[in-house]
Amino acid sequence: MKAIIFGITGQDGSHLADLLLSKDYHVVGVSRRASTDNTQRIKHILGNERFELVQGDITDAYSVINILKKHEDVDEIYNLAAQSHVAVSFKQPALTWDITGKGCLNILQSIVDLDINARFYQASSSEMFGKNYDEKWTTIYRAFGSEHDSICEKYQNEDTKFMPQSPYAIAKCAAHHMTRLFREAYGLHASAGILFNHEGERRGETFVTRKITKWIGEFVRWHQKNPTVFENCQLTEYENLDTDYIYSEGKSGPKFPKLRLGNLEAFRDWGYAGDYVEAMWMMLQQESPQDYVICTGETHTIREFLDVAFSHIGIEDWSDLVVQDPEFYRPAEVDYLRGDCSKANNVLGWTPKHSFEDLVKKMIEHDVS
Ligand code: NDP
Ligand code: GDR
Repeated sequence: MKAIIFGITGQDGSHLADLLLSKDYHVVGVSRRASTDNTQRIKHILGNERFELVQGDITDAYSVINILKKHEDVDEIYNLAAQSHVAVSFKQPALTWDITGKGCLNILQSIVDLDINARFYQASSSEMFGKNYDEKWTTIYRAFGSEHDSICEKYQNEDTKFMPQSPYAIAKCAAHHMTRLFREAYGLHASAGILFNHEGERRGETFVTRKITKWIGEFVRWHQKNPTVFENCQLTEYENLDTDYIYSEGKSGPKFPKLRLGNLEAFRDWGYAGDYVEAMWMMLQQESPQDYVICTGETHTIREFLDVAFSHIGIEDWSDLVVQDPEFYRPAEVDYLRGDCSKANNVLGWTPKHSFEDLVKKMIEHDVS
């Protein structure tokens, strides 16, 4: 089997390549030209004889066509390439549109024009739901014939309407609908995975989870060199803290910048990236192409992520270590994401293997070591 992965240098591209190589695929990874080395996440497979790295950019239709022409015997094509940072998409909306929206069209149209008989995967996103969710009410009876409570669960699944809140999410919606259209119009085996946030040791360092665990790792190393302020990582000298720095020996001593974050109240359904790439592969093994929500079904705020992450280094109250900075607030926010992946459970037999706690522990252990 041969697969092409667009977005090979990203978090998911690297995990997916590992998975496909473990299944004896020949993997062609497409990476765009960069002035510095962008292959950190795939260093370990660069020498693999079943792995081939080719240069290409999905915004350039010619480049996509040339790659597909050269590999017309390909069985599976995964489009994971994107300008994937939501906050950046507000600052670079046109670039985001070109890569995240139109890039997908370039691949789909090339498959049709070249009459390539391959299955296609599009990396859709829970961001497409934006500010929308569905509600399910459950009545809980306390005892026979007595009072009852009604509990409302909010969730998003394949039937939830999209209400995107960023240029990134709008571009993803366009690519998602284009994938459905090409499936229906040209009979392509094209599926979209609507994946909720997934993280891990290879996560980009400006996404909130990794930003937190990286900071904690650096803080622990700084603390080991400058142990006077913190005893077993417990804050002891609050009076020495200013708004931007943690001081070691009074205001003249060594200092370390505090962790600067934006909105801590948003809810996210966070899973482990390694589990989610398995779902991508499973979708392309199905007889008929369909779209699936992939998630854990659990949701947590950024504040809760901070609680669990800091608890691993013995800090219960992190409030003096974190600064909320307007720079990291977005012009529009997605407040609540919690997926329902019953369809993936039932049809693909997919379930996440890692819990929220496992995920945070894995990331902290990696970044603190
Ligand atoms: P990353 O940002 O880590 O990776 C994106 C990849 O796309 C990188 O390899 C990047 O290359 C590549 N890329 C960007 N622009 C182009 C271009 N013009 N031509 C070719 N390649 C390009 O994202 P993730 O791995 O986290 O996510 C993979 C996909 O899944 C993305 O499409 C993302 O939007 C989507 N997604 C991610 C979720 C998540 O939680 N991780 C959830 C839902 C969807 P370079 O290294 O050069 O920048
Ligand atoms: P998201 O992930 O926007 O959900 O998109 P991100 O980690 O960037 O933000 C999650 C939430 O954290 C809040 N936040 C901050 N975010 C960042 N990046 N940096 C901060 O300092 C910070 N402080 C608070 C955000 O406001 C937001 O509410 C990710 C990407 O991988 C997308 O490509 C993917 O489609 C979706 O997940 C599902």
